[in-house]
Amino acid sequence: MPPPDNKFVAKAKAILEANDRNGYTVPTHRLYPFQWNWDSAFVAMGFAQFDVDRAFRELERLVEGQWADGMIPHIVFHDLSGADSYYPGPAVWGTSHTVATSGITQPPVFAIALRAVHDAAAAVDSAAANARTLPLYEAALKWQRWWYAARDPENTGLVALLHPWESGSDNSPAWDIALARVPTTTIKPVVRKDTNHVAAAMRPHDQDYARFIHLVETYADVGWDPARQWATAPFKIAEIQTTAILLKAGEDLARFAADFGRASDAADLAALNARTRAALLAQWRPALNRFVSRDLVSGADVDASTHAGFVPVLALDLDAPVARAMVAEMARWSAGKLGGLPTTEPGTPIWEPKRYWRGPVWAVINWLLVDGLRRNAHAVFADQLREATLAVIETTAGFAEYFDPDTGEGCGGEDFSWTAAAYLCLRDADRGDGS
Ligand code: 2M8
Repeated sequence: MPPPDNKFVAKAKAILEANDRNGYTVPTHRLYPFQWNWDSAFVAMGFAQFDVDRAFRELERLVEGQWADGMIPHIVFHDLSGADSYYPGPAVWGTSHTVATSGITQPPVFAIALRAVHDAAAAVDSAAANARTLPLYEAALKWQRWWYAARDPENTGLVALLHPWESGSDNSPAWDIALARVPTTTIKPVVRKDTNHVAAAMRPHDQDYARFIHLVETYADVGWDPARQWATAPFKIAEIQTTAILLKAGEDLARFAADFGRASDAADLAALNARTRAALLAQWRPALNRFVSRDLVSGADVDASTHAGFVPVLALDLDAPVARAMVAEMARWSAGKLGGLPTTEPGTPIWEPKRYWRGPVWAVINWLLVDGLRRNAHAVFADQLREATLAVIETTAGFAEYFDPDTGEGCGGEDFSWTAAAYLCLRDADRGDGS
């Protein structure tokens, strides 16, 4: 039984409702005034706690941006009325989809969310839940196949990112070495808007922004064609957080395929999932007690100590000694910190507790880890992360975009949709452990 509603539940629901823009949810007012891909997936799970119809709607609106080749872009620009508060807008992306979109993608949480939304709906009316799920299942499966075709053309089992923004952990030190190879030159001037809303000390440096935009222009120049991008990409990382999320999505899609009697989809998914499972397991590094990504340009491991090294727990059933080593490492990083797991290892040279993805805690990352830890029978540490997330929201940070692990202060945008969704889902203690 979920605990009774408190004032934070009411506030979380009010944030989701206030950030609603006719069926999709902006991450936060002004700083991010459009529909973001993985934000919407988390938000759909939040809505599923109290309004299943609206939860489906969130996913349906995201699919309006899906490209013919299956890619679901990282931003869908449904309504340009708030466009002056965000950069880069549609003109910089130069894509040609009917609804304006960006040209890159984001972690595929969509199918995981679809599973949660479907299951909440099926508890009331299973036939109606299946009918509404089916077209979304097909969209998710098409995107799943796009990932393998476009981002793992050599069939390694790991999918690659061609832009740091595709990771969702945009400014992570994991990208520093690879990003340093990207020129800071751009065809059009970079006109940042983010620092009008949030302190520059919390955001990426100008040099990084120039590189982000250089990549956008490079891919726009080859017409956003996946094969030409693959051939030309100066930034190419076979990435473990995204691959882990893709594998969990693949598991959820395989369950749908079985439920819907789609035998050939089920067989395809089983083969893809098996290949990815093996590839992901091979990225475990016992000396680091973490998994690592691979830089496909240099061939080197990406060994920066970031939270992504733990996210494979979401989709793997780890041997007990591996899971224990990983949990001990996570406990070491979060000891004495507030809000859960920091996104970089505290006390190391890369540690910046307030700067965007270079140290702060994100509620949605804790949420993915909580689910994975429960799967791997580490319910005690899962519960610590869960409690820490709820506590920082209730005591110091509110529903901020992210939290400073040293002070518990809320940073970035305010009244943030995915923080609200994380609160609603993590507060329901029964969620994720199958009980
Ligand atoms: C942040 O990313 C956007 C670019 O996509 C930005 O900085 O402009 C990231 O935290 C990303 O993970 C998130 O989806 C997005 C909206 O919340 O903001």
